[in-house]
Amino acid sequence: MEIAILGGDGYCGWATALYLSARGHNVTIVDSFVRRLWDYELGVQTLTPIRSLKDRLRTWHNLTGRTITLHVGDLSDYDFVASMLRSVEPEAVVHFAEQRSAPYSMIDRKHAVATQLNNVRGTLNLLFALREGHPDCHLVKLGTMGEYGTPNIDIEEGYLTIEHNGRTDTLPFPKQPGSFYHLSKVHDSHNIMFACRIWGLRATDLNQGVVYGTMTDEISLDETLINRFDYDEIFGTVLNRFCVEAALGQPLTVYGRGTQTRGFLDIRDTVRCVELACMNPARRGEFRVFNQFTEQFSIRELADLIQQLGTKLGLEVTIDSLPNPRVEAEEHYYSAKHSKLVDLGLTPHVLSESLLDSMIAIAVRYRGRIDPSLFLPRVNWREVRNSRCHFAP
Ligand code: NAD
Ligand code: USQ
Repeated sequence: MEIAILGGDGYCGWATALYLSARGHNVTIVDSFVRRLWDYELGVQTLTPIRSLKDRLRTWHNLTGRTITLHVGDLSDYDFVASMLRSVEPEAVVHFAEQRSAPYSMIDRKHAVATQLNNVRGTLNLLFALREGHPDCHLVKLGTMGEYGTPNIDIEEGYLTIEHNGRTDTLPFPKQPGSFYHLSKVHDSHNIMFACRIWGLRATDLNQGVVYGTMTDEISLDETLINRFDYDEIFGTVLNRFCVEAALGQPLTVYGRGTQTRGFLDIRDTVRCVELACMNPARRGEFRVFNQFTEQFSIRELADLIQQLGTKLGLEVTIDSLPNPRVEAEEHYYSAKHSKLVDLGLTPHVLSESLLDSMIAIAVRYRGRIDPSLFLPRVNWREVRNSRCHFAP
């Protein structure tokens, strides 16, 4: 297939681009590199020394003989999006290209506005450009499990059949997102669903859980291909952070009681899920939603797992219960359906000791790059400022 990966310089996008290229698809990466800029802005860097995209693509070509095409540009620029689509003529567009950190969106008003403008505008531009000249192209959009929040009922895959006053309908599942970032994903979902309904576009919203791990078969071919491994409080996701904290002998930063539960998946399943969505496109006019995670854990369960493993490895791992900087339910019911991708052929990687072991090993290997001042959370949901926050470390 001809597949465009928007956000292909990022954590999930890079792994996905290589995975699809290795399977013989013609892959184009589209990225503005704005994420590298946000790292500079915040004074953070990935644990792993990621190379320039040009270096990565050259190495991939030299190793495999496969070419991944690159279009550098911002999805906020409609003319760029339209001309990129005209040049690539993709059968599927996989859209990862958003500001994806909840804490980043809660720093202050400026960051909340920037997040929603970047995400909602990019997706809207894409929808209009698809309608204009590529209505048959399948949009595979990365959403998030966090769109649903933590309702006291089972979470369905996108839709809920409700009986009300004697009448029945199937409606979008209610959304209760927990940050301005997660809200941007809800706005995107509504815009995409509307575009499918009125223009007959085809789209799949992949409501992904928290991703962990960094290695895939393709990435482990050469160090130049190494992927991001974010561990700072803004962009680091929880399990990646715990592995780095453990490697450095720093306390694991559990927010609140740690009884909050989320869906998780291995990055190797992210890439497979995207492939499955591309290979089994939505119908014209269909807005499909898949819940993309494989297991659910409470944060405390993850901390306990890392502590047990760390002890086996001879590390001294302690667990800190920090005042929760976020406003989120800690004691709650959580049961989310996630069978549609399995029905299409996903065989999940379950969280194993050997995987955690290898994540901690990566952290030990690059421990010289770890800045421990990035572990403690500084962005507080209750104190989102209106004025510009000078977010200096
Ligand atoms: P990332 O920050 O590593 O990568 C995103 C990439 O998109 C970056 O390379 C960035 O430069 C690019 N980008 C952002 N805005 C752009 C724009 N306007 N124009 C062009 N390029 C732009 O993020 P990630 O972790 O790879 O996440 C990818 C997607 O998956 C996001 O949409 C995110 O919401 C979703 N997601 C991620 C996770 C996770 O745990 N990482 C979980 C669920 C959903
Ligand atoms: N948490 C801790 N300690 C930490 C970091 C986080 O206890 O050091 C807790 C948070 O309070 C939260 C949970 O762990 O309850 C998950 O936090 P996270 O930072 O790992 O993930 P989140 O903010 O939800 O965002 C990440 C990605 C985002 C994606 C989302 C999927 O950054 O792009 O949308 O996971 S989901 O969580 O399903 O919405």
